Amino acid sequence: MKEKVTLSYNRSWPYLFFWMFLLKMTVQGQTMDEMWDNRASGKEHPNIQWFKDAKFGLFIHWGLYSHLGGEWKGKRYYGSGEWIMNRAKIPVKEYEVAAASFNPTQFNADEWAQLAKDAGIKYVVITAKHHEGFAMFDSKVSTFDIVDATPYKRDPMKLLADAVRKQGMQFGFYYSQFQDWHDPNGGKNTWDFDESKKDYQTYYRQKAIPQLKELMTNYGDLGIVWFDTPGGLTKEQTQQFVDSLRILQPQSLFSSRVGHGLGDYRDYGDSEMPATPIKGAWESIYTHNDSWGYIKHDMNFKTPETIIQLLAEAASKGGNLMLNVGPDGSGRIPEYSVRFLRETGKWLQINGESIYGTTEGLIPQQPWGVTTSKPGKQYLHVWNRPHNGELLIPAFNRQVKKVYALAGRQVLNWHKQGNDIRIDLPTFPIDAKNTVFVLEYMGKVPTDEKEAPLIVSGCFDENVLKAAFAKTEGNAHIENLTYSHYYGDWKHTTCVVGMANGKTDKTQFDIRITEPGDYQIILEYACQPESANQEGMLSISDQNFYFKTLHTGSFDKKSPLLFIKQPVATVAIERSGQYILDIKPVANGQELFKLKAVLLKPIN
Ligand code: JFZ
Repeated sequence: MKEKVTLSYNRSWPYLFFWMFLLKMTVQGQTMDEMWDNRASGKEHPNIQWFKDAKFGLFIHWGLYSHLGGEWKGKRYYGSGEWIMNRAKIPVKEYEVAAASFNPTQFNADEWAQLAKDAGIKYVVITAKHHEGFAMFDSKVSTFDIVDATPYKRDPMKLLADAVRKQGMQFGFYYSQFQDWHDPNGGKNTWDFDESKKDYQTYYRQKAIPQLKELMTNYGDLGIVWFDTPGGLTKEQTQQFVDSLRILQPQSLFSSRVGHGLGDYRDYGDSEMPATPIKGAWESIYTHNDSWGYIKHDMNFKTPETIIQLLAEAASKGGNLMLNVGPDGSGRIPEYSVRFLRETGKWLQINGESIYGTTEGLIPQQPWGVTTSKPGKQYLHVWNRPHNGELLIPAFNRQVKKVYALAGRQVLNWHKQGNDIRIDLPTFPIDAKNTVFVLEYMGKVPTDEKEAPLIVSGCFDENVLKAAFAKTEGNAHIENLTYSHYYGDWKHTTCVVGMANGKTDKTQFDIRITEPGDYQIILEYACQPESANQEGMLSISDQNFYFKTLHTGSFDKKSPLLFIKQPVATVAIERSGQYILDIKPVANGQELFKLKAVLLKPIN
């Protein structure tokens, strides 16, 4: 039946992430690695608990770039709007001129804070100075700031810090500590200044550190100082930099992008959601549309449903979601951001108990959704309703006390079947964003759950076996691939890669099919030209299915990585129970493909 598979380091969570981290280092090389630091010090900051409990943060990118709105000299730019100075290679002198007409008179700190409060946000982080070098606060260090260089002449950061704290939320500043395209010694402006003549130490000494000291002295208690894209300092220098700031506000948390693994919590790359639970404090950051800073023509907003599910997913893996909005140059938050944040807040009003203060779920991701935990409780976040109305909690061998709907507290019938719990769900709207049920239990928490087979059920339209949950053999291994759509619009997908040798390389999924029947099997993968036209074989239940790989495109981190969903087989499953689904190349050749997932669709 179940054969023994060796080499399953990737089934052990800490190792998986160690591997991903190593791979990330080698794949992306030095500069990317410097930019994308998601390591934390490993030491627990004494003030970390509020952050772990908070779960939902609001990120705000607001600067001179917001005033430009993604357009320069009649040309529209797509991607990260806050990079427009760099994209258009705008000379410092010309960029400074834009400040003369930046007048955000519509800015209202209380309205922003009220919106965050209504949305269920627990902390707000705003860009005090982004890579463009423009300070959105009253700085004595430079005149390139909102008070000295614009007709607005006031300090919006002061007002916002107070308004946010008045609403009982934590407040923090984003500060670009190395990249500064305005300063001759700052990082990365190569169009005005010769990089080889720069003295980064001087920049740190004369601008970054003094401005950070202003921010950490004049704006009250900061929950977070959110550093970004480290550079120009050794580990020792970074440690000194950190120490010199820590004395000012020892209770402030520093983001991992301070560099060299010296941050207090881990920040995942933009739009990067880890596949499995992560220990320690961490945060995933997503922007509401495609850009961080305001772009007039970027109307690609994530729906309330997506936001709510991202939030639940982050919480189910033990982390936070910090969602970004980009107010415009007049000081207004885009209408859709306002509306969709409020929608999210309405859901949290009712379901907040299942998010705030929770820890990672005990039940691994299911076809119906995810789980979060509080002592003695599992919150079941159901966003796909099983067709038969029966919710399966596989292998939950604790004593169940009670199951009820979180909204309205309606008590539900359930029964035990072997080690499984089966819950009779009430009907709820098919378009419900996320319906939460509470399972109260007694007994201690076993630790072996994560080895549980992946559930494939006939009660859902589709079952997704994600690459991150595969066991691999030989050269096959799991890798986190980074690529982008628009400029700076990074995407991250975990894939099985490296399967090239038919004798040694294999990808395997341990699954449990809960309803017999016919299933369509679909492979979702990316396949480079040199990988195309190779034969592969998928096996399940003593049946072998051959397929040939199809060309999708080349892999380049600066371009979209295209995935195809190729149906490869229909299979009859006669009995419910555990199965092994494996995939391997037929011959010895190039990497077969980059496998993102295997989808199983019941045929009714
Ligand atoms: C940085 C900035 O350059 C960008 O403008 C924005 O502020 C964003 C939040 O952070 O860009 C990065 C940094 C790290 C990653 C991607 C973009 N990363 O780790 O995926």
